[in-house]
Amino acid sequence: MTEKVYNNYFFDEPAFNTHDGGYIPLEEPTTPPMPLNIPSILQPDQETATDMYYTVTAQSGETQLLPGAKTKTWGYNASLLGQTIIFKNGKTIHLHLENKLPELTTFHWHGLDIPGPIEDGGCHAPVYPDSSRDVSFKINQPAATCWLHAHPCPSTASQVWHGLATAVVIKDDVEEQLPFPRNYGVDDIPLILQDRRFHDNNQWDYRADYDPDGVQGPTPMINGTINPYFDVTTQRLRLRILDGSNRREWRLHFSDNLEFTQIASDNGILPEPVKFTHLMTTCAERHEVIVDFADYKPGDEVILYSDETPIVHFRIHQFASDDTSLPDHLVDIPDPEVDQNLPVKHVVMSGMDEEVLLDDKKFDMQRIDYKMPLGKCQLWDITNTNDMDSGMIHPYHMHGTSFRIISRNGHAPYPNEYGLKDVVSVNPGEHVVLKVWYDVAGVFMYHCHIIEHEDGGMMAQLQVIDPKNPNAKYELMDHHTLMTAFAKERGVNIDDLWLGGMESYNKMGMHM
Ligand SMILES: [Cu+2]
Repeated sequence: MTEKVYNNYFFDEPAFNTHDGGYIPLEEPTTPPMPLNIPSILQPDQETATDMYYTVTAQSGETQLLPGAKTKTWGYNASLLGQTIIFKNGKTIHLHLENKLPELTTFHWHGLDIPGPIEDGGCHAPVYPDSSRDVSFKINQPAATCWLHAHPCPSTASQVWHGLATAVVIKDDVEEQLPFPRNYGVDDIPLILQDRRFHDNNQWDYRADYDPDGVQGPTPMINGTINPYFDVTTQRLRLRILDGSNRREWRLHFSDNLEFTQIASDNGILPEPVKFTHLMTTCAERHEVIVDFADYKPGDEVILYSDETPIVHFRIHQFASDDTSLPDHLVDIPDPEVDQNLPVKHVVMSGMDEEVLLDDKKFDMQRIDYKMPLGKCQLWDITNTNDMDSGMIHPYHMHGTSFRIISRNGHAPYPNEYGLKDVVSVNPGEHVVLKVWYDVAGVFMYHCHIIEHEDGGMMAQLQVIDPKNPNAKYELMDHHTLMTAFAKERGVNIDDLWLGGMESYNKMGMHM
């Protein structure tokens, strides 16, 4: 491990979202402190040496977030967010996916290298109210923090805003050998960062808050808790940070500029640990960090901030001293050779507000934008054409695989970008080169993960072709079918249906 401690956010400061007229800064909650919600672990219905069986239920409920009225929320096997789902590498997973919501949804396994479009759970795999879908897939990837979230186009953003997001932890034998905290709920906890605005009677109102550049609220909500504290009972604490917000970037730092060490990024452990005092995360990224409280004593409090707003209070209790040190080298990262017969694939993210486009087009569920062979490695060059002085950072995400980041504008990636990733944020005026390869065939989406941008059409899809089955046919849904279903479920005429993403198409004179 290099002894260097990074103390800046790496990303281009003019692109931090605070310059935007629509930007909503976080505010410190004035409500009483609440214990940080630690989601319970989803228990399998059945587990054998080779297979795991789970039921995942999308449901509505009410959650006590603020004093007074409960907030109407959605979640997976819970009233808000969900239970943490643990998969073991090498096992075959069988999922019974149930929808008890009043409208259709999908179950997208963000970060899992599994076939699309059905298992992946994007927009082509709807589950209608009071119905279910069964999928199975094999886990074939290293230990990582991934997540499950809704992905029905064009209403992904509002469903995630209602609460459909939960942590998915992949375990393997390599991670198990490393000196990391892993006692779930005690020294190994998910930290899902979101923000909300509370309206009358403590309710959320997605439409009132709608912004085509991403919905934000002033109130930080961490693991579904407002103004949380966590009781620290071990010297070292592992935080599995997930930016689960629709649009917000979080600029994280602790009181006393306490150092912390990143050990994993989106799809697994980093090759080397990286030390920070300041870390910025963008939508859908995961950062696993270890915080060492050696210099604190019982009664102390360490605060995690985003910008100047406290978001979690860590209350220090008695702990046994722990002199564990991390090795300089953690894991080897797969690095396939680029296939010389494949040209560089270019992707352009352009526009802001309703004008967002990917490769000059808006997303069409029936259109395959690109084809790529299974198992071959290709360079993908991702450009953000936004203006360098007044544009946005777009977090680019690919379904069904992990990639490696090769360069940013011809320079080295950021120090914590040497592991496997499925999200890379591209600064305005920047282009980022990736090594992309697929181990599974199917149809997969790639898009900006500011969720209102993806709903608004900054999205495309590729087909990964297995040479052994080159004529595989995939049944693709279309926007009209889904919108007709949404209208019926809401009891409105389709002309009166409002889904955030539709505005972005309509304002550009385009149809879904
Ligand atoms: Cu975007």
